[in-house]
Amino acid sequence: MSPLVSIIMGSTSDLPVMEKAAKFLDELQVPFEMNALSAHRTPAEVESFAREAEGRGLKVIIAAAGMAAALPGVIAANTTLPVIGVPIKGMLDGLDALLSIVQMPPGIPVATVGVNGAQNAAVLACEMLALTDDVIATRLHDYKSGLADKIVKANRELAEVKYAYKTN
Ligand code: RP5
Repeated sequence: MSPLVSIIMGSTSDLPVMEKAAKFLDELQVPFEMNALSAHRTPAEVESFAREAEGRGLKVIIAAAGMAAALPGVIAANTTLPVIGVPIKGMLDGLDALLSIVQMPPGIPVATVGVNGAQNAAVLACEMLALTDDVIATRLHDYKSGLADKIVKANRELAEVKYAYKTN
C-alpha cells in the first residue's frame, strides 16, 4: 500500500492532536504515512522529504507544528503538492503557530486549518483526493451526510426540552 497522504509533525508532542487526522484517514481507508521532521532541528531532512514527495506518489501533505511553526511553509517552498498546515496549540494559545503557518508570501500557499484542527486537515486532504478518486468521494459524501444526521438528532432532543415560553 503506497501512501497518498503524508502527515508530518514537528515533534511527537504533537501526536495527541494529530491522531485525529490519522483516525479520519483510517476511517476513509486512505493510505497515509506519519513521521516527525522539524524545520529547525532537521532542516536538511525536511528539504529532502519535500523535494522527493511528489516522486514518491504522495498527493497531499499535512504538516503540523507549534510555536515558531516553520515546517509547513518550508515544505511548501520545496514542493508543488498541496500542503495543509495545522497550527498546534503550545504557547500563546496557538496564535504564534497559526500566524507563522498562515502568513505565507505570494506563490507559496499553505492551506491552514484552525488551531489543533487536525481532523479538518484530514477532511480537506480527502476532499482534494476526491477530485480524482470516486471511491473517496463517495465515502466523503457518506461522512458529510452523517454530520447532517447529527443535527437532525440534536433538533429531536431539543424538541423535548420544555420551557414555559418555548414555542417548539
Ligand atoms: C515545534 O515545537 C513542534 O511542532 C512542537 O509543537 C513544539 C515543541 O516541540 P517539543 O519541544 O515538544 O519537541 O517544533
